[in-house]
Amino acid sequence: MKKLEASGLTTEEIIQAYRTILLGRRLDERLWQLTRIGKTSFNISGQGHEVGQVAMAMAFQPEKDYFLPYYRDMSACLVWGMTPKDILLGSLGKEDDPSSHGRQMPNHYGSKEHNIVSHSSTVSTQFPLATGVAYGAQLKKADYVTLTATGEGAANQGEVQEAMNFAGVKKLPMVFVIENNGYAISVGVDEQYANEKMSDRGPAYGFPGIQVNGNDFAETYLAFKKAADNARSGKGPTLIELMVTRLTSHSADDDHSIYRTKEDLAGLREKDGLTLFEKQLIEEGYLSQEELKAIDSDLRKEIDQATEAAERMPDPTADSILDQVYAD
Ligand SMILES: Cc1ncc(C[n+]2csc(CCOP(=O)(O)OP(=O)(O)O)c2C)c(N)n1
Ligand SMILES: [Mg+2]
Repeated sequence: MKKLEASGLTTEEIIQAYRTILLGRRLDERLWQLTRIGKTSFNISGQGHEVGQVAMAMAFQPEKDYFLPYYRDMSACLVWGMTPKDILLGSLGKEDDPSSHGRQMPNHYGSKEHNIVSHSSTVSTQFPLATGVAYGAQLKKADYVTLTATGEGAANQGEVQEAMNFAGVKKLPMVFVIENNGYAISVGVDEQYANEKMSDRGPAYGFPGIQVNGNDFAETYLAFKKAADNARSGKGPTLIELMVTRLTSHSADDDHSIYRTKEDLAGLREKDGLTLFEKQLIEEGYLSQEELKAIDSDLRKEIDQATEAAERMPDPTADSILDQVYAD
């Protein structure tokens, strides 16, 4: 059997997944361009996380499930319903930005319409919030599942342990994700944690912990499907450690060639999930090289149009600075 077929997804769904993965990559490249020419202030990039994120998000029901992302989760937010224009409005700090009406930093994704809860720049504070959202589902007997994500460095924050402990005690309907890209800014994993796998922490709190290869679409989708099904059917939380690659510097404000070895940097392209997924799609007969190119060209046009449309939108006015910041 073809490996992708084992996901149980249809050919159309797999091709749609590829479109979203490539959209995430091309849109992020646009955000870097806008940052470098001074049109936006900042970018922090999910390049190398896209395959894992799209496979993860597709295992949920975005029309009712809640997502509390972290700053690299743009591709997952695209699956959850945000559009390229929404992302660009946030990056450009426009009044119509659904994440914060231009009040937050770029890459702090949120959308009330799509059940995406915006997060703080203080890393991992979304974990206890997500536990609260999941506890709400249990108290209200509502049928939604809550997904939250952070990085492997930020997963060592105290509140992450508190959130997972409470979720284990109450058997909450939720899935915790640690996107492990091997670095917390310039700090490698050897200096971050002493346990063998971050996923080992799930059993410490009384629920399963699974490590998955985030460059393997089918493996990732199936692991998240099982975790989401377990959460929805009252079996409690799961921790998934998603092994991914950080292809770029930490953010637009640093240069990883200063702290990564030459060998590490030289090997990055071979660990790029996008290239590996394209190879698999061709080998397993889903798409030809020409079809991949045609999708790319469509997406580039879509992003150009979204950029023009977002740039034309109004900036927030100075007299409205406190609107959207405090509740009435
Ligand atoms: C509480 C807190 N400490 C430090 C920072 C600065 N900071 C922002 S991102 C980051 C590294 C996070 O690394 P990791 O969790 O591995 O996520 P990645 O960026 O690799 O996806 C740090 C230290 C912060 N925002 N909040
Ligand atoms: Mg990291």
